[in-house]
Amino acid sequence: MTTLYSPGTRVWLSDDSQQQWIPAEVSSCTKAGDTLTLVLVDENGKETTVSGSTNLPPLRNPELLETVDDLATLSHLNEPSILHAVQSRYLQRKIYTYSGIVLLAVNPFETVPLYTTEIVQQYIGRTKGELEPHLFAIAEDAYAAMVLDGKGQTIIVSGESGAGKTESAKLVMRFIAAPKSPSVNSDANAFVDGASLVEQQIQATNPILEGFGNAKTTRNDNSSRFGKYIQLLFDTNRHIVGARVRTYLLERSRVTYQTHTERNYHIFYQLCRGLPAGDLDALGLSADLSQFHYLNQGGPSTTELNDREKFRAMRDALKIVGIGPDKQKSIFELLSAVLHLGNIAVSHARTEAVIEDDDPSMSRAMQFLGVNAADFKKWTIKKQISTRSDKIVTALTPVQAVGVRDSLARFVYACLFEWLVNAVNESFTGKYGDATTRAETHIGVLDIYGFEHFEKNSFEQFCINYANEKLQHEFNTYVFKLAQEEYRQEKISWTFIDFDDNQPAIDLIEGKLGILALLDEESRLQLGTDASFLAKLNTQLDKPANKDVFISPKFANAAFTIAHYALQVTYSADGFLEKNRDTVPDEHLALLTSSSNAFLREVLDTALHRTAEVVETPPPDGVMSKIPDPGRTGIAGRGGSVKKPTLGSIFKGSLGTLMEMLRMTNVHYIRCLKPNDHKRAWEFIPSQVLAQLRAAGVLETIRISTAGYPTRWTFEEFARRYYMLIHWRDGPPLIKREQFKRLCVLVCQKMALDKTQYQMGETKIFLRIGVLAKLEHVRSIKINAVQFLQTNMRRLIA
Ligand code: AD9
Ligand code: MG
Repeated sequence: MTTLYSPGTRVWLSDDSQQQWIPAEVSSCTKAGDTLTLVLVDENGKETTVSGSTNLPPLRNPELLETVDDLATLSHLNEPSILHAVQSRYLQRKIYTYSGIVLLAVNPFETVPLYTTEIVQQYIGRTKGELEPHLFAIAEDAYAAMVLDGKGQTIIVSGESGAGKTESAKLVMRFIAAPKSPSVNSDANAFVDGASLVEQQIQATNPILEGFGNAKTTRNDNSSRFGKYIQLLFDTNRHIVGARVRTYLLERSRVTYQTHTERNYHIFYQLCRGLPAGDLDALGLSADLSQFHYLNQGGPSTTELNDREKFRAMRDALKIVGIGPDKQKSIFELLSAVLHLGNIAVSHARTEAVIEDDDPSMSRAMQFLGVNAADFKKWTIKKQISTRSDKIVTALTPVQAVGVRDSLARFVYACLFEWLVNAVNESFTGKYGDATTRAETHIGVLDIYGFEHFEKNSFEQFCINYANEKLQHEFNTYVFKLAQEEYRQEKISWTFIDFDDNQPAIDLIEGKLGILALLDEESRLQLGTDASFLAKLNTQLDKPANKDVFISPKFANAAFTIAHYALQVTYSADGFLEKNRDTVPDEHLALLTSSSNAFLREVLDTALHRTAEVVETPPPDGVMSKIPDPGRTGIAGRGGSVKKPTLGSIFKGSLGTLMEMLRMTNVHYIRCLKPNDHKRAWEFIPSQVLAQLRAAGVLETIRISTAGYPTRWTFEEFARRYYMLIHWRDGPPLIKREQFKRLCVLVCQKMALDKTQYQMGETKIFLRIGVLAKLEHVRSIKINAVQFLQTNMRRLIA
């Protein structure tokens, strides 16, 4: 211990008051029993004395190593060193850093010259580690892995809200869809031609999905309010032939309510600001957004120019996916119906809700929905309850009537979103032939809403954080558990590393008697309320087994707290039941499905049909059976069925399918980090980034990647691929099954791998990070040499 801290040793001195570390050096070290006393000098010459037997200052890396490309290569792996490396790189404008198998990406919050066509070309065909860390290197890695054995790949982009997931996902997709150079693909022409069309279609999905599914929140001006998994599909020749989009749980409440400084979905602003005056008039809309209740609750919105430009891009994109001017007009009519619904005035006579017969907003909304206004009015201010023998009609209060009106607006919007996703998918199958039926394998990019914690958190944050909790668990499972269990099974020597398992938080949410189950139970009771739901949480979940993850409901402010992997979040139970039920009254549903607006009927038909698939018949969708389907969410409030699916149960199901799907693919991780809360370029707040690194278990991941063996192949796989690295004097021998292991050892010896670079298990060979790349490199040199020889021999003979 004393020698570890000999004079001159570089260490990190913790400055508790500011929660940061200061670089310092040891000037003297004395030992008394178990206790060391160190005198440290910081860069300003200030001396500090620390003493203790544990928790001594962490060691600082040599200067040469301080800004390494891969944190796994640091010789001292501790939090301050990792943070310092990421920070120093960021301040040198290097936003990407490897951390073992994960790529860390720190948001630059301004345009950076890292994604030009030249840079795309540079990364094509190169292995990770050859060039600067980059998103493209991860994408190329995934592509190469898919080409190698045809296995599906997933790139998971994670990080908190505003960290840069959506931007990263788009760049990754653009890279993968980019035409590969002729040296990579011999059939270059066909590929380039095909790709340019498909690439256009793939690019078009972005403005459409973002316009309808993203909105300004306090954390991100372009926050995704739905999850998405985009699969890029490849044929047997590994040429891109199409794509498939799956979306998860769009936040519906935003359609009818926004908190201060937040906005509704971009499309509403784009529409009002981008449509010519004449068209706006015909829709009864106006560029004066303050007139609409569904647009003015968050206060004035100021991105006028941007909205208008984006509208143009939206219309172009819609056209590319086959939604021409007529269909666009129908979409705009539904959007304007939603806005008019929000302006329908509900007043009261005593306690009962009243809507005037000639309410102008009602007439306009009904005109575009193709529904009779009197029928609409009746079922907005009244409700029908069926008893065993009778049907009783009762009057609603104004608050209830507004609730019905708003639920209708949310329902129409959510169905329209589902329809659009469907239309985008059809553009890859329909008009352009059998593109997706030729798909043999895929690369998926997962971009879901990031972990959220606001001042007030509701059902939406609960679902979003639940999804993130599941992903974190998948990550843990993948990196830690599987690796460790496999090492144990294969009996290779290995030091076990502890990690924070978040299974208890998942069980708390989705377990048999977990929060979702209790919520569903309460949602199905006619008399269930948010308060009775809270009471249930208290009696069922406030147990010693949950003590680390659940903090019992506080009735004073009707809230409960979950200790998530990232942080503790307190949820206000207010509205949980209604949002989970997400129903429109059956009478309204009947009015909508028999509307005179054929487009609306088509939209509902598509949305409800898609939901039925989710709930009743799990994927795949026939023609695409070769590609596993990651599931999706749908619309909860459909009538007719006895037991209506709740949003919570649909979401749980689709997340389950998604996780199964991820397990069937090779996963690659991009972890986005948000350097500050002000969206300011090049400002790095260490405490904030550290919290994200900790939550994501970055330190443990690095330890496992360096100590571990990320590449695991069966002896047969390895032997078959690399036996050719050995020089066989009389040609390669016939190999018997029991010789595979021996052959693997021969290959390793031939390649001069020492014992720290590989281990032989019971059935598999385990390789350290980077070893496979080395073998592949030698293999391709050898193959090229053989091809060269063959060609020239043929010429000689000819
Ligand atoms: V949320 O969970 O959907 O709320 P994301 O998706 O993580 O969130 P997003 O990709 O939307 O965040 O990034 C937020 C903003 O950061 C963008 O609008 C850009 O202004 C900025 N950003 C992110 N990545 C980059 C980048 N690579 N280059 C430049 C970037 N700006
Ligand atoms: Mg996003």
